[in-house]
Amino acid sequence: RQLLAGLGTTFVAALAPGALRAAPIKPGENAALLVIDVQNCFLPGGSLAVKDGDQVVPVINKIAKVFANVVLTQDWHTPGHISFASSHPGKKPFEMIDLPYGKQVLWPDHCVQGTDGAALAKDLAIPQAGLVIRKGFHHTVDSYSGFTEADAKTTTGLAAYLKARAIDTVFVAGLATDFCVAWTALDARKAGFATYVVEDGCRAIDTQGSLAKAWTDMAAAGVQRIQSTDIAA
Ligand code: VGL
Ligand code: ZN
Repeated sequence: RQLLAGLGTTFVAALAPGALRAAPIKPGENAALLVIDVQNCFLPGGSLAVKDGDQVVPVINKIAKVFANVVLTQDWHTPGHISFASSHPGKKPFEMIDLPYGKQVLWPDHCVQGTDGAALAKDLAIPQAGLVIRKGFHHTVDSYSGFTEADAKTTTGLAAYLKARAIDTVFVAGLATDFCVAWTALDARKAGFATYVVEDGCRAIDTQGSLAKAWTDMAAAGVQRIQSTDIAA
């Protein structure tokens, strides 16, 4: 017994550090990939461009190949939406205001229904995606989350859809890490899903400490932070 214990120690030491890497995660039939808001407005040159936002596209295309279940979300605002700074005289983008449902960051006009800016990135290549959830289409309520609007009560139906299809685990990637990805991941936990955020499949806006806060909140809620290379090809 002592001899074996000694051998074990030597063995582990000899293989370090590679041996300490966790086993790859294999998404099964009960897992879904949620691709958040990979839309022209959030890509370089877009009206609410996320730095290096286009770089998530090849990462997401690659991991999507191992998922039988994929849902895309699409930010889909009315013209003059309440989340636009232009709808509030005297206010500028990235300022905060109080709305009946809580604090709201004001944004440049973006993802207006039916416009080219609201279209999904043309290089996104996920033909098996079974559902596109549009959100933020109520004129006076924003919706960062793919599950629940910013009033914290109006559902998009996504949780019920996933549960009806026996999905218990979600992987989240897309734009932006600190807003729509984080809020979707937090709501996924609230709805009882095991939740992974694929960090290199996301890019952030990072305004007023939002990115650090998002990771802190997600960790506290039990969201697992992984890299695309942690997923078995
Ligand atoms: C988003 C701000 C406003 C996002 C959407 O997709 O993260 N951010 N609307
Ligand atoms: Zn929006």
